[in-house]
Amino acid sequence: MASDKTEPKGQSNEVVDHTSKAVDNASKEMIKKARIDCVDICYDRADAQRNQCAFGKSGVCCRICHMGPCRITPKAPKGICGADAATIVARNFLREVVGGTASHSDHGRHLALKLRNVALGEGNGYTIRDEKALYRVAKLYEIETEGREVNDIALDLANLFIDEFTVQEYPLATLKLAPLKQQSIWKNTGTAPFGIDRMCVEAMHRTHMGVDHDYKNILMHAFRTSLADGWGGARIASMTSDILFGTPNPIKSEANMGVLGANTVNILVHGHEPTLSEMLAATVNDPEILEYAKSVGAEGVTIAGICCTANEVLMRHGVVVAGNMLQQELAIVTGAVEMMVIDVQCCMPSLPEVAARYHTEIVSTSEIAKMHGATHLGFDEEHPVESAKNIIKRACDNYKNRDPEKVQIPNDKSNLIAGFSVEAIKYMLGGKFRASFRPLNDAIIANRIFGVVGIVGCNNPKQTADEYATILTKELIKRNILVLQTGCAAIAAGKAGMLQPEFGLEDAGPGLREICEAVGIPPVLHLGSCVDNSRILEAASEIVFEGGLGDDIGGLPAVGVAPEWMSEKAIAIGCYFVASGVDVVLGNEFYVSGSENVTKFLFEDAKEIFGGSFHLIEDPYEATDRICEIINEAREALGINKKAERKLFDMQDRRELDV
Ligand code: SF4
Ligand code: MSK
Repeated sequence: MASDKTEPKGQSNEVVDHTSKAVDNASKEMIKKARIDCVDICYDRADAQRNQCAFGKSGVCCRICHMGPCRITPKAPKGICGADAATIVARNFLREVVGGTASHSDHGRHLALKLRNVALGEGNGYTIRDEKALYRVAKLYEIETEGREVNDIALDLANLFIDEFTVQEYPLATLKLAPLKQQSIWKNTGTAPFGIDRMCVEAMHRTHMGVDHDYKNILMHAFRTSLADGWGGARIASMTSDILFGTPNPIKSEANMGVLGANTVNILVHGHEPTLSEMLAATVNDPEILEYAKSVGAEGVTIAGICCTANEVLMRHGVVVAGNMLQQELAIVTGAVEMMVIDVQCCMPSLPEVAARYHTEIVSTSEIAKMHGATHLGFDEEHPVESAKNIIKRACDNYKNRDPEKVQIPNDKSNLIAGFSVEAIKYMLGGKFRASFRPLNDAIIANRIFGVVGIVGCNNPKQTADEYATILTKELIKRNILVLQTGCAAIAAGKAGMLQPEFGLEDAGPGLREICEAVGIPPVLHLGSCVDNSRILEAASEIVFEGGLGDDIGGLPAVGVAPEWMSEKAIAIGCYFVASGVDVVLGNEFYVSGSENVTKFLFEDAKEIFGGSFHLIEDPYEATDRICEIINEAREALGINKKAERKLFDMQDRRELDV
């Protein structure tokens, strides 16, 4: 029997070539190097895990109580307590949504608490960098700003955000940022979430043995919980980050492992939370640091990002991106990384083992995210600048241990433009004095832009990394569809050169190209990290508010896609898009096939309830066709395929809503 004492084997016995598991040359090169260096990476472990449990994959394994575990089969259609497949599958699904919601929301909570500290004068180096963002957000929540001190406004806002986690008997205040029709649907279906923490706690209660056994009731709570993420925790995280660190604006940078410096101290920042990485980005150009780097024989310090910490510092500082989710091990395999600083989410526990083959030090910084084999340097939030400098100097001290024999940095890197916050998009579209979504709405109505698609989410070793996301992006823009991206999908686009205006000139359909040329934007817009999927909802709301395209997000010619998703956060994101009326295409499966009822509810019935549902389409070309059909149906319903009169949302419509 395996135990937790099992030692790493090093190279797997079976030699399999995994270079076909990635589309970009830098990844292929490092996959080969890992083999030569005898380093096990995720593809080797995926081979060892290849016979994945059929019960787990279909969602019918229940270990919620210790009468079990129970597994549903034709011969044993009920668990010991009598729970059937639908109950078990729905409970497992809800618990996954809780995992995703909790992760985004805890990230948002940390930032809200940081904002409160800053407002109380206890920011210790953190400040309100974007007062305009503070005023903008305060106005959304009807917080008085006239004649008040900035810190007083910030304190009111921070307290309101913190209350969003604990409010017991009222819907989240943040739901008011959605179009009225969405609010009405949530109220009428009982899915308007109360406090974020309460939704998660209630979900765990409802899925305890012997509580909620009605799969529909359980799944409706999954949607309700996810709304507490998308319209709660994640939205709070994005808004607070903008206030503390600045609202992103278009900024140039580069992506892929070629960004690592041959003669600089290389530090990778990996995870999700921007608090420490912001400080590292802010201090890395300090003359004291440069001098220190020179004293160890390096030309300077390169900070590069992995996953969504990358997206956070890319959007605000133009910090270069080393890679996305499945490149976290490969970046270390370059042999040129002095330190990888990890915070929370998506950091593989394998990192210290991979790092041990080179000189790389893995440094964990969050008290809630420690890793066996990593050095834990708790980030001193009371002295963040000193803490950041100490971390960088420690990496410099490790430069002397770099073994030139083991260094191989791929040449590949691509130019990109990132930083398209909703504010920035409005500005690009309308200019400083008339910033608005009007030009975009008009382009959609005139069919120069056929529709809008959000491509979000991760990589998954079950698929070829970045393949689905990049094929789909290319196919969509050919069909005049504007693509918004976040997370690791956005990094995939950056590596493939799709986040630059030139890409639009060469590959976009004529209508989309015309708009991109006129406005000066790429046809693929990078909106940020995984919590920034809330920015896609914000953009969709702005399109509705602008008028001419119906009165709800569900009626827009828009679709969400999670092509290579793997995390619970992606499930929560998918659910809050569907519950906001958006059809969501998945490139790989949910673990729900063990219940036809649950599958039908998520993939069909949700459409009737919310206006959107899930679609499982494993081929990107097929997905393109289906997405175009969905968009076309929405255009037909809006009457804009026939160039019909615009449907404006008037007072009569508003009165008909029960909000
Ligand atoms: Fe089995 Fe029911 Fe316990 Fe689940 S809750 S493990 S189905 S007895
Ligand atoms: S990092 S959740 S792999 S997008 Fe946000 Fe990437 Fe997915 Fe993590």
